[in-house]
Amino acid sequence: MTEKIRVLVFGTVGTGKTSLCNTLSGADEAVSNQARGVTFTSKVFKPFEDKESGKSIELVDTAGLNEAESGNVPGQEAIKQLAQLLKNSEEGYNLLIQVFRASSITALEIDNYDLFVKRVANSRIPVILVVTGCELSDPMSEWREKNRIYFEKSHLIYKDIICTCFAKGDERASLGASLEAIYALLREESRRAVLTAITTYAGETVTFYDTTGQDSEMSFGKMLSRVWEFCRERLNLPLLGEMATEALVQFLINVLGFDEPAARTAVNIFKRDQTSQTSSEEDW
Ligand SMILES: Nc1nc2c(ncn2[C@@H]2O[C@H](COP(=O)(O)OP(=O)(O)OP(=O)(O)O)[C@@H](O)[C@H]2O)c(=O)[nH]1
Ligand SMILES: [Mg+2]
Repeated sequence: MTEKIRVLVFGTVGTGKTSLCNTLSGADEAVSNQARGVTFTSKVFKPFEDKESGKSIELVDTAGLNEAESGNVPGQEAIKQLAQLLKNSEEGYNLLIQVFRASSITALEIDNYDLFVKRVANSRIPVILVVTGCELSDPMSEWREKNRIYFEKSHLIYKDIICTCFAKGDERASLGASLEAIYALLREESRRAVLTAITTYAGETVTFYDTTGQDSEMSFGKMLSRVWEFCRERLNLPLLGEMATEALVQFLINVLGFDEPAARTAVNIFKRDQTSQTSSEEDW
């Protein structure tokens, strides 16, 4: 049986997530050319085969946090995007890929890591970092050596850090066409390096929460508490535990898109978790 490797790609707006997914999968989704993001909802790419390993890979491209959502401005959008992602994640993932842009690393990268790696995935899914925009380093991996100290200090832990370029030159312009000749080589080198890392580090399939309700550490309630806490710190939301049962049910239906029976079951699990929980979020 050929197992499918499911990979969730996340990172700050405009870092090159869709460019990476397009290059790996051979798709042609729109990429952004401004600071404003273009990928607002998660997108599941058509699975493709990695010729070297014979494995099938499915990439899920998601909208990352941007300035507004990471700051103090209430941002329903951030929660909606996250909700959509959780809905699309029933199959689980084998690997997370965070994407950084070499030239613009901010506190947002740490926020994204905190949200996706720690809170959503509960640190149970291996994560690799793809750094885009390394075309000015020669070889591209030089960027990693130069920035080693950042990773030692930031507590961002990755199985591997891959320095890449997924840019495309505009072939209609003469400078663009000459650049494209170089970019095409770098994209190919990057594609191979990322595919090797995916097949090397992908682990068991892990869902964000245990739908059978047997693993209490992975319960829906705990996952919801972790994610809610992250949003609450930034978006002025009420404490989850204090929300009335009915308000929480309505939130799951209206914002997270659950159907009513699923929402009621989830809230019951959450309330049960709350009462059996001694102290929460102690590990991080
Ligand atoms: N110089 C350079 N540009 C890149 C690289 N990778 C992507 N880009 C460009 O960066 C811009 C944003 O790329 P996207 O792939 O849309 O980034 P994204 O993370 O999907 O963006 P959102 O969906 O808006 O969050 C595009 O113009 C890409 O061509 C790279 O390695 N180097
Ligand atoms: Mg995108």
